[in-house]
Amino acid sequence: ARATVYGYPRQGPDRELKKAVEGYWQGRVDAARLQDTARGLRAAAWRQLTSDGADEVPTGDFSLYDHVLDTSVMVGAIPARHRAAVTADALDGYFAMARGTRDVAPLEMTKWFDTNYHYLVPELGPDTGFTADSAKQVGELREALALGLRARPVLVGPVTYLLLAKAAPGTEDGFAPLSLLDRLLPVYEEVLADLRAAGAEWVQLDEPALVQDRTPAELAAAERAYAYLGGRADRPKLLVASYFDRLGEALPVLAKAPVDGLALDFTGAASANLDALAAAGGLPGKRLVAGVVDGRNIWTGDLERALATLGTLLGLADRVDVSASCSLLHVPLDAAREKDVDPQVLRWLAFARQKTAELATLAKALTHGTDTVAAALAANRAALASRAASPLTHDPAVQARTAAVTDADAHRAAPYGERAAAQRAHLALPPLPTTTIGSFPQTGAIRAARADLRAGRLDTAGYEKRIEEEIRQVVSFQEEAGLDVLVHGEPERNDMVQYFAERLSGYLATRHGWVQSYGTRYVRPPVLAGDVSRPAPMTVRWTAYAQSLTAKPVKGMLTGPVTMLAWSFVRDDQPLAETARQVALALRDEVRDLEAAGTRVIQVDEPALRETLPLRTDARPAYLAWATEAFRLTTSGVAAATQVHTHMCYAEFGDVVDAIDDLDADVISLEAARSHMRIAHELAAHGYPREAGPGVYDIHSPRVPGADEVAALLRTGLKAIPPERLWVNPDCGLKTRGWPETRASLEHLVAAARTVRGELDA
Ligand code: THG
Ligand code: ZN
Repeated sequence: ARATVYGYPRQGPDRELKKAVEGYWQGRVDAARLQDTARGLRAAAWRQLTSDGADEVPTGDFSLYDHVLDTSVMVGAIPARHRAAVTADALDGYFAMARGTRDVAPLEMTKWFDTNYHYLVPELGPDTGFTADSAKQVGELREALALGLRARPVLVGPVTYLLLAKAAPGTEDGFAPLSLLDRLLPVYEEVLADLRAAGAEWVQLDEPALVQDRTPAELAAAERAYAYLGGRADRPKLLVASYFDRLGEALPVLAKAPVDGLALDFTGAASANLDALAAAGGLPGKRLVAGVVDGRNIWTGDLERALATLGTLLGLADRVDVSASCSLLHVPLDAAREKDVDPQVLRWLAFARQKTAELATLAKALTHGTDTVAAALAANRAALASRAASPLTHDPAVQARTAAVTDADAHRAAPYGERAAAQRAHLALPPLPTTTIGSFPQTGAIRAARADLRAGRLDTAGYEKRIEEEIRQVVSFQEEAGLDVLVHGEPERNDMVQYFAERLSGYLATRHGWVQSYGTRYVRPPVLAGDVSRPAPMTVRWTAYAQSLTAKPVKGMLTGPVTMLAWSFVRDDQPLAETARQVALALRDEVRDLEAAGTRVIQVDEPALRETLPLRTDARPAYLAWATEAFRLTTSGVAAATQVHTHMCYAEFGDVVDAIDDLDADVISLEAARSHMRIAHELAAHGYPREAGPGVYDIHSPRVPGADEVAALLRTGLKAIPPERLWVNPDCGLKTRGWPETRASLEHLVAAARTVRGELDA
């Protein structure tokens, strides 16, 4: 058996790729040097994979920005508005598609399945013509072959590519990109032939879109695609890969297709593939690449369990190789670099390098027998046992508390009508009350102060004085601007998840655990390692300080439990619902302490509620049940007069509008500036009974909206939501904005609210 992976972290050990690409954008690095750096990083990654024990390395998974964008280039799907830039210079054109230019908008970006990676959405129309450009794929294959490695090109498959695409702007309604399949297949055929000619024995085509619910027509398209590609004479061996969930109805389709192998996920919910594969009669005469090591978590895997799975699979295919469940793109590079992590905990962690070593152990066990890897298996068993028994993992007090949670704990004591009346009396706000989402511009000075604190150039007292000074300025600006519900501006926070993770027990931070979020942007997700509790208040002092400066209500700001999980690496040894409950109870204490300190309005943000929806619809009700319960557990411990707000980003709310209702928040603010208040009408159509603030200022752009424009949006909003329930706010936090446009936009927002309030009296 061989050990292989489908993809590897691209950035290099110290994010060298980010530095090179951003350097190129700034004109500090020329194209030749950028390509040299990229080539060097690829070679280093392949060498590392090989020395860690991989027998076959992936090629073509590398990207200067995004592999779906690379696929658009490979098939010649360049939107009309980017064509001039691409013709003038391929590299600059590529980045123009990714980031836009002064003159043209970039491609839209969206989440890659249920990971935290974001890809650039192909834009296709009925007139899109495809042409093959195999240069990148062929070039990278040649590089790996030149190093003497066994290499397997990895491509986004044609069905997934089309299913991830959207109709180009201006395309007539009802156009489905999948209708272009017959036009696209000859282009894939050509690329496959080029790869074969360049020396590829196997080529992998990734079809993760087939793990989602698919219509019979979509399954038929998959069948047609692989009948076509499999039927070509001049082709390499084809390995069709799926990951992130079970294949379901698509499994028999792919098992019967005239391709040479399948790569399947056998971890978590996808382990249903095991029985389904047996039921489909296995893969006689074919190669099976078995994803038995979780490619998305950071935990040392259970090798004996993986061996048991592999043992079953040996009877179901001609040949079984071993892989991670998905590309290792979604995990950091090397746990061994985490010098601050307790060595006892370190052996529980497996990043890309450690996962590769696990795969090598499994492959060797299959080939030469478990005796040949006895020491590695013993070390694995010991690591798992130490984690399972560790007091760092288990806190009886936390477990007793979650076990004692009652249904009443997860519901406000008073119904909404009573709360609304109590809040009206307590807060005395005008109709169309104005507020912001929480953060104000994070200036260079604030970031410098934080860096100084970390480096020891500034002591805690000095740092806190700087933060207080910033809060004073933010509060006095909001008073002058005439906002109704103020915020402290969050100058003390780096990232909305990291800040809380650093203050909660049970969480672990990494120093080098970077994972690509999109393009050159990376996150270092904290690790939920043990039972969660809150040793001390986390935000109260800053909110209380801001409140001491003004008579207007200051809103307390917290990150909700679902987002705390979604943007962290989660535990694999207990249900997510249990971890969510623990985080919720810790946050509930913070909510209560804020209230006790005199905070009358408390916002709990859940930007990730929608984006964490399971891929398969049958798993969604259970997810939404625990997710909304965790939110209510966080927010239900307060008096009727305390107003609970929530905030969500991103525009697609259709599928979660019931869940939004279930949160039972008194006020919700949502992104809507770019969708012209559509969300206000969606909420109204759904009979949403509480208060809402559809954003009237698009903070994702430096553009300052005029007061007239904001007033017009409010008038549209008022057609759906009455004035006592309609809030006026930007559509997201202001952290990434500059002060000049923030100042002007908020002044316009207040002026618009006043104008429209005047029209109400008339
Ligand atoms: N916080 C966390 N996860 C997230 C988001 C977040 N995941 C989803 C979404 N938001 C991703 N968006 C971004 C936006 C900006 C950056 C990363 C992800 C970013 N990163 C810096 C960089 O790469 O230079 C590094 C930031 C740092 O130093 O920590 O700018 O808001 N947790
Ligand atoms: Zn937002």
